[in-house]
Amino acid sequence: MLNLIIFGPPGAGKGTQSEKLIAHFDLVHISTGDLLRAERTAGTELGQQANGFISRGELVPDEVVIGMVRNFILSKPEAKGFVFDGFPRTVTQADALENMLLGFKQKIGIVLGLEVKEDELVKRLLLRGITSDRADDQNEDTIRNRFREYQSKTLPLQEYYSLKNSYVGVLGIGEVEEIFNSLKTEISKVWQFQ
Ligand code: B4P
Repeated sequence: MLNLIIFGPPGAGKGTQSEKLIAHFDLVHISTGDLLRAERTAGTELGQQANGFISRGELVPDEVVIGMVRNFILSKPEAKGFVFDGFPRTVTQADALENMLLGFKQKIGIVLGLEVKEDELVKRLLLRGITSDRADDQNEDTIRNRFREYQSKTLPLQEYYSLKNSYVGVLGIGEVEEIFNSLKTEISKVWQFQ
C-alpha cells in the first residue's frame, strides 16, 4: 500500500499534483480542504463550524479535521493507498495520522514537499480567486494570514518528517507535468510499482 503526503504552503499545487498522482498510482485522494468545503456546501454543522475559520484564513481545529479524516479512511476499505493533500497541517494532526495508520498496520511512505516562494503563491491564489468561488482566495489579507498559519503551525512538520527520514522537497515552480515527473522520480526511489 502506498500512502503519501503532499505537503506545502497554500497554493503550492498540492491539489493540482494530487489529481495526477491518484490517477497514475490508482490511489484515493483525501483533501481536507475539499472535504471541509463539501461539508459547508451541504450545510452540515461541521461545515458551518469550519466556514468561519476558512474565511479568516485560519486552520480549522484539529479535532474536527482528525475526526473527518478518520471517517473518510474507514469509508474506503478497498483503497490501495491514499494521497493526503493538506493533511496533516499540525503536529497534533501528524501524530493522529500516524496512530490511525498504525491501527491498519500501515504507515506513510513518503512526504513530498512542494517548495514555492510566497510572492508566487500570492499571485497564483489571487488569480484563482478571480475564477473560482473560493472567498479565501479573493482577499490578500486572508491569503497572508494563511501563510502566517502555515509558517507557525504547518512548517514545523517539515522537520518532523525530516527526522523520520520521510520528507523530500521538490521545486514546485515550472510546468505542472515537469513537477509531476519530479514527484514520480522521488516516489520510485521508495516504492516499486507494477
Ligand atoms: P486547501 O483546500 O488545502 O487549499 P490550498 O492549500 O490553498 O491549496 P493547494 O496547495 O491545494 O493549491 P492548488 O493545487 O489548488 O485549504 C483551504 C483551507 O481549508 C485552509 O486555509 C484551512 O482553513 C482549511 N483546512 C484544510 N485542511 C486543513 C487541515 N488539515 N487542518 C486545518 N484546516 C484545514 O493550486 C493553487 C493554484 O495554483 C491553482 O489555481 C492552480 O491552478 C495553480 N497552480 C498549481 N500548480 C501550478 C504551477 N506549477 N504553476 C502555476 N500555477 C499553478
